[in-house]
Amino acid sequence: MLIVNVIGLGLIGLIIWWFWLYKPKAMQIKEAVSDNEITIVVEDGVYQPANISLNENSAIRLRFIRKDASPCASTVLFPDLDVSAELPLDKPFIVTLPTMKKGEYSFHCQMKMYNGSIVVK
Ligand SMILES: [Cu+2]
Repeated sequence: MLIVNVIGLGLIGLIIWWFWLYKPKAMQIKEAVSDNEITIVVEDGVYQPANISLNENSAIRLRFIRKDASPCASTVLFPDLDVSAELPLDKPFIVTLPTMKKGEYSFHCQMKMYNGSIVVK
């Protein structure tokens, strides 16, 4: 009789743990990136995210992940900053930008089909 009760309590405990205490691993993972690194996915004609804001005089690294195989997506240009990069397919590529003054800096692919902007405040 005692054993049955122990098993019963164990089951209740297990149910409580399962429904209230257990959190799937996927929800516990936090992106291990510093504040000044932003990941941008290049896919389906848009940069995600396309609009980035940051504070004046802070350096930023953009981690591009290009998932679009078309040649159109391969180049990213920052005309105001004199920076350009060739993005490999499906591999992260980090573009380090110089510190910027207040203003808006656009970036785009060679044919301007992909468009994004960095707003420095
Ligand atoms: Cu393009």
